[in-house]
Amino acid sequence: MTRIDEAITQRNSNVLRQKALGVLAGGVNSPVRAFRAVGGEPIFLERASGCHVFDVDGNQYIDLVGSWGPAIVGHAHPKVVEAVQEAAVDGLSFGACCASEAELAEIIVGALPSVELLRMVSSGTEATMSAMRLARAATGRDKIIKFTGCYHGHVDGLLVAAGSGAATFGEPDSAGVPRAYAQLTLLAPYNDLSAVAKIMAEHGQDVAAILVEPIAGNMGYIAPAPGFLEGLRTMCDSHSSLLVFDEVMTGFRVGWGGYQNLSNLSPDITCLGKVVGGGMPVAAFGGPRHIMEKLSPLGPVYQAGTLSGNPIAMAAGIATLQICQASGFYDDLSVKATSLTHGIQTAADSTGIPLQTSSTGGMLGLSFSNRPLSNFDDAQACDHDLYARFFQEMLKEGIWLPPSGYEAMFISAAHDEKAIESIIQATANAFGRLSS
Ligand code: HOZ
Repeated sequence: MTRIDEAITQRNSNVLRQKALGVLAGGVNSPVRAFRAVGGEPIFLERASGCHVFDVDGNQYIDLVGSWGPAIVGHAHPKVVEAVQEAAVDGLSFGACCASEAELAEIIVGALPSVELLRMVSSGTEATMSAMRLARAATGRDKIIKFTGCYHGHVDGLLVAAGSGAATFGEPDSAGVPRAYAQLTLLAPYNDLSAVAKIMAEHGQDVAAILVEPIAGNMGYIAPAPGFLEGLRTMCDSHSSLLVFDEVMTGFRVGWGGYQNLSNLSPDITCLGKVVGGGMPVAAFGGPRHIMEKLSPLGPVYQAGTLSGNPIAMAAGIATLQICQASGFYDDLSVKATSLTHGIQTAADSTGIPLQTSSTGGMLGLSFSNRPLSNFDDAQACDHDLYARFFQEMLKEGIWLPPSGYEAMFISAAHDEKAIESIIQATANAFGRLSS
């Protein structure tokens, strides 16, 4: 075998998987990627462009994962790539202040009336972890209320009744989390204000914060019921607790700023990630000055990071948000998402497949259920075996879906009408086979 033949043979998913299994835990760096929930073996990607991803085996797919949200302007957008290349020439990381940190922060602060000061971090997990520490310090209280099936990264105290990969693998309460931490997390079902009121009546004086995904995107896609988020705001106010919106997924994804702008709600702390980094490891948390000034070096709450505000990552975030800022950007995205979910729903209805679809901006949900979803019980009751079979059929059709029914889906500005029509047709084909 020549070296070229050998190189070609090495570049297929089977070979790469074997190699990865030898050196990476489970062959992956994030559990859902192992495809365990949908069967089959993980496919290795080598390239992404616009609305497509390309695997090492020579296949092309229309992408509905979007790197789990960040790829809102399409993969490898020339303006984002150019910004990253320009920044890279000047050095990859300084571990010191640089101009682009405040530039990205200014765009974000300008978009979110609830945020006066921001702190950049490198992952959504860091953002929620730091936000919880800040909320505890600001209130002098220890307890947090979270919602079953919501996922806020792999923070110890938040891996309690968690969605996303934790739910996918049936481990919503991760091993290794000290009982003492978990006991500080109080749980309520999503969309259940009376359950929250009950907890607040008993523990309100100890509750530092209510942490919520304003649209739940880690147990499929579950919209907040009318009045739910408003009710949380009122309860936080009456108990002097903080309301924390985890907008890692919804921030700059469902509309400019995030869901708080669509709903005119003002959380005390906002967590961001994904889109604000345009595909690079960027996240952030922010809020009003009097809370954020508790952070070191202004105050006693310690938080730091070698790669926080990294110049390459900042450049990607700035270039991405500049594209999103164009007039009509989110309207276009919404129109496309709505026409996609409508087409998929029609295909399901005509084949008798029980399906719920919904979308806001460029975030959408597709759950195999015959009734609308309101909480984690509903998400668990969905037909996840059917999702697994659907996933495999869609791969054959050239559509890249999240490898778990507990995840939301994402489209980008690069999903043109042709791509949307192709996905709808592929879905109709898949549903036809699944229902026969
Ligand atoms: N749990 C992540 C989505 N909600 C998956 C991240 C990844 O595998 O990249």
